[in-house]
Amino acid sequence: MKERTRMVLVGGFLGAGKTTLINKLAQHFLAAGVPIGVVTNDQGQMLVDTEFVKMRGLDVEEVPGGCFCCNFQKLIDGAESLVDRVRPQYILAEPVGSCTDLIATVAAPLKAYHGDSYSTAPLMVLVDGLRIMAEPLATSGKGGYLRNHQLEEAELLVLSKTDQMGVDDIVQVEAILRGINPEARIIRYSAVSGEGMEQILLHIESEEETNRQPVDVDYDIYADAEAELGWYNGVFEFQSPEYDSYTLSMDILRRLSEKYPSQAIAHAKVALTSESNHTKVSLVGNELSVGGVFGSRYGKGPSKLNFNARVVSQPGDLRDAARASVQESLLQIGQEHLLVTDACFSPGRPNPTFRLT
Ligand SMILES: Nc1nc2c(ncn2[C@@H]2O[C@H](COP(=O)(O)OP(=O)(O)O)[C@@H](O)[C@H]2O)c(=O)[nH]1
Ligand SMILES: [Mg+2]
Repeated sequence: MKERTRMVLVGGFLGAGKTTLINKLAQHFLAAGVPIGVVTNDQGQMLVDTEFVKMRGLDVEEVPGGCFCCNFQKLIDGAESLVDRVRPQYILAEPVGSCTDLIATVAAPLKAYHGDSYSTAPLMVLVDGLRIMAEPLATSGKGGYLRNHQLEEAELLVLSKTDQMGVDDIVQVEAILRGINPEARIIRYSAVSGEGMEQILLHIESEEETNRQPVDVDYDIYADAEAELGWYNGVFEFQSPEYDSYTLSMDILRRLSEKYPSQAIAHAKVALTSESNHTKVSLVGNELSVGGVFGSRYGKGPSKLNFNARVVSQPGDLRDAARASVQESLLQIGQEHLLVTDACFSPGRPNPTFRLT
């Protein structure tokens, strides 16, 4: 058989830490001289994550405008173009964070129809430990149903952000996870301390393939849960002799957070790019964090601001809230903003290309 590329799906809810992990893994492989490729995915266009990954010198393909499951061929096309360009040993693929049923719609079709070209790793799903503690998984609500299903179908659960958790909390969350999914192995992981990276690498480097039966899912509830979310992507430009990128990003996110309860904010991200730097700051629930910085924390000159927000909200309200947050923050530093383009919508009903059960 010809040399196969290993396809590694990194799933998990919005804000769980997928892009951060993919970057850490990619840096590890690049340092070791192992060629890798990345495929990002989103319901919208103008993605902060693609920018972020590209800035790190990685070869990345983007599947925008819909999830992998509903655009399966685009995932394959993206992977093939990476194979042609870089002959990667591994392709790290990040499905949309509000997607579930990935075993039936992505992993199984990869294995069944593309097994000659790709070996598909068991489905890895990240779970934000901090968030589980702050908002226990209510299986009754629609959002809880979706997040719960993502955990149920995992073949490997990665409990992320352990650097922010006490040992007792970790043990408690692991017990919750085992209750939801007794079959999956659990890895404790932190992008900050490096805990768990070795085990995740072993998982990627092993030859084990995805091999799980799909877990039943009610597409009506799943679709309603996705449709509860508003999805905002906007690009703004401004000019400033010098400004603090962290303060500006955090101010925008703080203003957005004042307009919604914290549980409503699945993930909001601000990326700023100027002559002197590139920064990404995230808000997940009520947790603000700097996702990465290139160059200085101070931006200067002509600057681009990319704002992605996934919030339980009517799209029209979210668009107004997002625009107002940017406008108010830029005014605060004496800047007029230029809105280049934006879009806000709710994801449509998932309609997978394949569903193998
Ligand atoms: N403290 C901590 N923060 C993390 C960790 N992993 C990711 N984050 C932060 O969580 C936020 C969301 O991460 P991101 O990778 O964009 O999540 P994604 O939506 O799943 O791709 C970012 O601000 C990250 O810096 C971690 O292990 N520990
Ligand atoms: Mg991401």
